[in-house]
Amino acid sequence: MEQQIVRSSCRGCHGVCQVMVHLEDGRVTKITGDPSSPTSRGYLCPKGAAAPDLLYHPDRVLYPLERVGERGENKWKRISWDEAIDRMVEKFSRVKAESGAEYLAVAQGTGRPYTEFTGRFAHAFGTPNFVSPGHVCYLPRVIASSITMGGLPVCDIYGFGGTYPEAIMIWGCNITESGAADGMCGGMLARAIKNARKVIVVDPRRIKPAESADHWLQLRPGSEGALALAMINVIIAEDLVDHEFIERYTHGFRRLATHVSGFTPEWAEPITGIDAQKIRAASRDYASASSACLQWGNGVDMSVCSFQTARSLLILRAITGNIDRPGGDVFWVPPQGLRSKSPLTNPEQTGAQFLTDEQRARMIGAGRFPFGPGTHPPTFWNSVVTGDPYRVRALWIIGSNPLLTQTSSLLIERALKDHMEFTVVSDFFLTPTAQLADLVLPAATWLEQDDVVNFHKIWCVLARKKVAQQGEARDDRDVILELARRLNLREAFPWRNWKAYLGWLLENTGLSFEEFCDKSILLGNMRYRKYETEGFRTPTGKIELYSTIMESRGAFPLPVYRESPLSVSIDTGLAEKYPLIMMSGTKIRHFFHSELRQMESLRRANPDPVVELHPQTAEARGVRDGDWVWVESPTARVRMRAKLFDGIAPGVVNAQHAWWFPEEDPPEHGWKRSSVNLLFGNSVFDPESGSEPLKSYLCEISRID
Ligand SMILES: Nc1nc2c(c(=O)[nH]1)N[C@H]1C(S)=C(S)[C@@H](COP(=O)(O)OP(=O)(O)OC[C@H]3O[C@@H](n4cnc5c(=O)[nH]c(N)nc54)[C@H](O)[C@@H]3O)O[C@H]1N2
Ligand SMILES: Nc1nc2c(c(=O)[nH]1)N[C@H]1C(S)=C(S)[C@@H](COP(=O)(O)OP(=O)(O)OC[C@H]3O[C@@H](n4cnc5c(=O)[nH]c(N)nc54)[C@H](O)[C@@H]3O)O[C@H]1N2
Ligand code: SF4
Ligand SMILES: [Mo]
Repeated sequence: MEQQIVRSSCRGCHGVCQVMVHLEDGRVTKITGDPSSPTSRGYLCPKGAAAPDLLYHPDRVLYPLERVGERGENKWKRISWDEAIDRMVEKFSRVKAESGAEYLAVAQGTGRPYTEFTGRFAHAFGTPNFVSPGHVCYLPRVIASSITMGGLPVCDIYGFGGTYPEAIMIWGCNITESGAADGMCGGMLARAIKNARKVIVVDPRRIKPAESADHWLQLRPGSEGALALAMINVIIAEDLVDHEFIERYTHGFRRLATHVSGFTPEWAEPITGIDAQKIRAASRDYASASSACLQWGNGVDMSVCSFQTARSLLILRAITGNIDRPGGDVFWVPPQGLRSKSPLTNPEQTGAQFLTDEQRARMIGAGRFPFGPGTHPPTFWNSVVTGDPYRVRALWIIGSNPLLTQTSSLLIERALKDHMEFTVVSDFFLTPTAQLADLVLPAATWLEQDDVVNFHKIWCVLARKKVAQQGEARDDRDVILELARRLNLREAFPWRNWKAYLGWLLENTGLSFEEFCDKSILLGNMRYRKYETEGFRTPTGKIELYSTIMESRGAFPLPVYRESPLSVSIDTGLAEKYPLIMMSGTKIRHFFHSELRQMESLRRANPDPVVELHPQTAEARGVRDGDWVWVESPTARVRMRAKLFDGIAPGVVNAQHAWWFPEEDPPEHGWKRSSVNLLFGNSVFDPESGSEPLKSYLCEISRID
């Protein structure tokens, strides 16, 4: 038997874990962590370990499939890649000629390898309708960062500068449990927490780091905007700010100080449920540390105040001078010579430059949310059903399962089933969403891809090497390249093929792809305090505590707090019937959103959809641990299994999201039984970013007899 070990990098999530892929006679048998990796130091989570099960899973779609029966009948015919691409070229071209390019929409899921080409393809084709979950994920923080300080600050936890943060504040982020997010490795965060002198956790749930934290601020879900303002208030009122940094590098401090003077901890106490003295103590520890970083997460993104909260948290970092200094929140320096393909650092990569102003103005929902990323999904799905302002005719969904991961699921089902003329889905499996497609394309997993991995906000670029090939599964980006060629989008996609593109990325490093793989990682030369010579990429050249861009677009230039109209604290009459606050979508350690339910090794650890509730909440409803319960909102009800947990407040529940049952019959696979996204309506949004209150809704729970 021939054994082989190939160094690679995992893409089971947006993580940055370097791994060893073990092969026996060419078959992948095992994944292990790479102890020599500076980004992950041997870390591996259960999803990464299960990659071979995903690769070889018998249910995978391995050939292009064309629908032959009625939509949703689960009748398919295998066709060739040539035929599949022909169908797409023919249909997309016809839609463009007859109706206009905007009648094609491209929808993607979370940040995955395809991200570097999906938006670019849409825009090069001429459609502004590029739909992604970015409005509830990461992008409110990214856009707020960009307008406030010209880039996204990330926690300096890797120790490249020789310093670990003295204080760490973890705010709505649970990666030590889930594995990784946004290029930050949970294992590395756990190490940094161990090294920190002060740890502050802001989370409604007692997450692992909260157990040993110096401060755990157990706030009411959705109220973090008020907490952030109160912390700014304390730090300014107690003069814990970094005067020199503020004076030289920020804009609008005096106006900020006046603005927040009323947002005292006493003001925030009834809103957040946190004792004012606790807010003071945590603020002091954060501000007086010699270096502090703020590891934020998806808890910040999902509220009607997400954009303003992100702004407040950027301001907290700035007034304490924790920007771009060792152990603070820093801007990465990429490896020299490498061309960046990350749409986040290289705006050209999004291909937005290929759209004319006229095309841009045709985006569904254009102008609705001044700081929203791309086409707003709920607005988009609504337009497909109502035809207002127009009805998109063709849709390419790449790596997303919107029936389970977006709100108003039944509306999406109707849109796909009854209104869309032609839907293509690229996926690994025939998911409930793929079941409503006309054409399904088999996507390659990360083990089946060659890649230069530089999507993330870290100082390095990782190598990924193709080690397997199942059926005719194909890298999404290779498919996009071929389609672009056939549609004559040569300006945006000049590369002959995928390998040529990788070579182009590496061209100025002097390395071939093979040489790059031998190195397995390229590191940038980190430099701190770059603002001393470069300033900040904002209109004033400084960090804009007072945002001139928000002012010019009619938004509040200084951060404010707003409550969701569907909050239990607002008297709409709803709270009587639905008195519990529902958090949803705390990321599950063994799954990735709707993925991996078919992996036995992972499913065993979490066989059923779980809703966590406090023992008192359970007792008041006659619910015991392990009972099946209804979780009901004003919109719908779903079945979940109760799990008692005293780490959340009474009155708050935490429901897992994106559940379906691949083992049950197609086309629905039981998705309408337990997917919490059925519970959300689609009318309550953050007016700036379009975000939705997925972590602070309302519900009631009752035992199923
Ligand atoms: N209630 C609630 N809803 C939420 C959230 C929440 O917290 N609460 N979280 C939200 C967030 S943060 C996000 S990012 C979204 C995620 O939303 P989605 O990205 O739609 O979620 P997934 O379930 O991961 O769906 C991805 C699909 O793509 C397939 N896939 C995986 N990798 C690839 C690939 O490389 N290529 C292709 N072609 N297919 C691939 C998978 O098999 C899966 O069917 O969900 C959001 N929905
Ligand atoms: N295993 C696994 N890993 C994943 C994913 C997955 O599905 N599974 N998904 C990936 C994706 S797309 C994303 S976006 C990231 C997200 O990863 P994270 O950024 O860690 O986000 P979540 O897990 O959604 O929630 C983080 C924490 O926010 C808390 N929280 C809930 N409501 C509030 C609130 O109102 N305020 C505050 N301050 N906190 C709140 C929750 O209790 C939870 O502990 O994870 C990525 N990694
Ligand atoms: S955290 Fe993400 S990148 Fe790391 S091993 Fe797990 S799935 Fe892979
Ligand atoms: Mo996400």
